[in-house]
Amino acid sequence: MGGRVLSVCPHDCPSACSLVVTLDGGRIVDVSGNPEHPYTQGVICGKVHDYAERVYSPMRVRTPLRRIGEKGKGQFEPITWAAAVEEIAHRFHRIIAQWGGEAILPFSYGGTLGLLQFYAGHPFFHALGASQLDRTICVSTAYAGWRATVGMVGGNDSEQMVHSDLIILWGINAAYTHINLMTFVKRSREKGAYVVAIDPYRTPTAKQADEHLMVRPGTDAALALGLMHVLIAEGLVDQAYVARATLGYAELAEHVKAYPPDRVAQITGLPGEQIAALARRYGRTRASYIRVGIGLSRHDNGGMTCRTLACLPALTGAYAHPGGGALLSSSGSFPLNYHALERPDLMPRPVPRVINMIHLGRALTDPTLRPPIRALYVYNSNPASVCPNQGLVLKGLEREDLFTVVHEQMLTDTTDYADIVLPATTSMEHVDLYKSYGHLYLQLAEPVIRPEGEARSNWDVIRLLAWAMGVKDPHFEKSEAALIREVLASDHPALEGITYERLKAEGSVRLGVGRPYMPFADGAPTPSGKVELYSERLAAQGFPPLPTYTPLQEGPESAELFCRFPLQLIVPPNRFFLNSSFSQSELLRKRQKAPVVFLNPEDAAARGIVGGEPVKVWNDRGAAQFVATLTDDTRPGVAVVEGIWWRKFQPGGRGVNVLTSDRVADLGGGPAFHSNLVEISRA
Ligand SMILES: Nc1nc2c(c(=O)[nH]1)N[C@H]1C(S)=C(S)[C@@H](COP(=O)(O)OP(=O)(O)OC[C@H]3O[C@@H](n4cnc5c(=O)[nH]c(N)nc54)[C@H](O)[C@@H]3O)O[C@H]1N2
Ligand SMILES: Nc1nc2c(c(=O)[nH]1)N[C@H]1C(S)=C(S)[C@@H](COP(=O)(O)OP(=O)(O)OC[C@H]3O[C@@H](n4cnc5c(=O)[nH]c(N)nc54)[C@H](O)[C@@H]3O)O[C@H]1N2
Ligand SMILES: [Mo]
Repeated sequence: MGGRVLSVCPHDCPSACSLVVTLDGGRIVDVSGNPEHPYTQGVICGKVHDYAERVYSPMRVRTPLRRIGEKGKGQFEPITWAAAVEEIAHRFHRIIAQWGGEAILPFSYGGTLGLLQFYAGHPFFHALGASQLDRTICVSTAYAGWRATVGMVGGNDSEQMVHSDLIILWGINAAYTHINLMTFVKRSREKGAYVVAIDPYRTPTAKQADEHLMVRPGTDAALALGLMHVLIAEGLVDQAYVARATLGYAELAEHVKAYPPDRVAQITGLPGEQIAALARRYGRTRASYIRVGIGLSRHDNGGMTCRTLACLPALTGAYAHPGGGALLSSSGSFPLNYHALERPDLMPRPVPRVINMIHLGRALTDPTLRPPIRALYVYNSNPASVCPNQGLVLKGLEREDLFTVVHEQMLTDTTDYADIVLPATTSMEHVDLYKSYGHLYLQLAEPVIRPEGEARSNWDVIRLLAWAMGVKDPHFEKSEAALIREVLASDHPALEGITYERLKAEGSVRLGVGRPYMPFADGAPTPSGKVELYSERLAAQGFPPLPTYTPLQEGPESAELFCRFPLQLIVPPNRFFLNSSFSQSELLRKRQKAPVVFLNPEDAAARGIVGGEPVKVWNDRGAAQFVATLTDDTRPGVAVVEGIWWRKFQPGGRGVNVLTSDRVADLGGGPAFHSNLVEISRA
């Protein structure tokens, strides 16, 4: 194989880039962005540009492995696929016989967003009667909040931003986490658009904006209510849109009287004039586009915050303007046949219990859990690094009576605890179908190289295991092409004419949703058919029916805790890793330099901390070591740790998630990764 071929970036990122892969002698020599793709436009991130380094990494798992050392040490001997599959089937059978299917827990998330590989395990573990995993770690809270207002996980197309006069990047560090969005932001700004970033620290995205609001963490709902207060008080509301497309305006107008800018200033730490000025600017601009990141949802009050933000474009009518509106994620705009992938019908009745993935540590260590978890099957995820409350997760993974299988591309923090490690293919070595949570294109990528070593795809391995365990359903005999055809056959008009053959020929096809795409121009798919400023559904679940600001459970208002741990810590992504993926790369670790904590010079001085020296960051959950970087890019009282370094590359062997809590946020069961109180001292 030689020449240039198309592929798709599989990583958990809204860009879902179209890639051009250059091959020489059957090996990848270069990866670049596809210049022909309307969203990628030839731009990709540094991580994926060096993808050959990942595919051929010395950290890759190339054969099945069996543990020969202590759990956590990562010492293995190679074994054959036949031996590995036989051992897994044997252990699973024994566990099911003694404890029942629920004693097995599959654990997976976003290693690849390719739909076949993402959902590969669902039908198999359903058929075994295994515990169900609630996959909440990323978007559940944000999506639950967004849906409460507009009924679906979607919004105006980001490509339309080129027609915007005002862009608000709210809790999204797109310069790191979604660089292709910045292509449209920059183009719009060149045409005169005013760009605002709202983030607790001055991110690279904030540095490219015209204005930055350095909001206190977890107070965005108050900020949005303050904006609404001014919009309504000063008559900047689009009454025609409100009348035709919303529900509950009168109640909302009464409710936001309690949020004048001076009160909101005290809550958010922003000047009242800045709040009022932004409200006026927003109120006078119909072509105003709000791009909401998932970041601000990772708080105790994050669901309600996302719900509140989704109300703003309904007050100004921006949802109905081609350059206006808002977007949190485009995921719900893809009307695929997910049933064919998930196969919930294969579950026994009554259906097995559900375990929230952010409670992995609790589930593995809870002595009262019946049946206990006796087997853990991990794929597409690195829970030892990415889960909150790392201390408890590692304690669970250390259990001698837990049989752990990890299907992985790399020798991660989690494989260190495995009894059996299975080698996984990369997206360059298997076929898959990709949607996106940032744009509206469906893409297909076929393998461009042969699998490294003995690597197999998730779909292949699950079929092997199903066969070995005698799980007989026609699902496990389907070819990948047959499954992709089924997934596309949902009979939804947005998928009309999008076939497997067409995707094979064109690589990428835009959903048939029209342009401009304004799903809430005249209402929204909520129970009332309107954008719900007032939500009966939330009220019925015991939540406030109107958008509401509630202080953080773990924040400055937590008096006792705040005395001992007076710094708020947020833990957003860094530039060169993707969650914990790419931490294996020596090249990218060098670019990322070290696990670092950003600290305001005032906070550092109060603790005698000098920039560049190692510091200990701790709270009641644990402690980890970072290098202090002193900067007024963050405000006094707020510390920032970007990215997830594998614990084995972090001095002291503990990563950032030893500090984060497994507390569940207000809606959707997701984590409050950014609601942490800590103290910092010289190491
Ligand atoms: N380079 C890189 N890219 C990535 C990832 C990565 O790890 N590295 N991760 C990928 C994944 S899985 C996801 S889900 C997306 C996430 O990408 P985004 O949607 O951008 O969300 P986050 O990066 O979690 O957070 C974005 C910003 O929210 C800010 N933030 C935290 N708390 C608050 C708050 O209370 N209010 C406000 N206004 N802002 C707050 C953080 O400081 C951060 O700058 O990115 C994807 N892309
Ligand atoms: N402190 C802190 N913690 C966080 C976050 C944060 O911002 N800060 N972000 C959170 C978010 S948004 C998310 S989405 C989660 C992400 O958590 P995870 O989904 O666990 O993400 P990754 O760390 O990227 O780990 C994915 C693993 O899957 C493997 N993999 C990739 N492709 C395949 C495949 O085809 N088959 C198999 N078997 N394996 C594959 C990769 O090698 C990698 O080790 O982390 C969360 N944790
Ligand atoms: Mo995520």
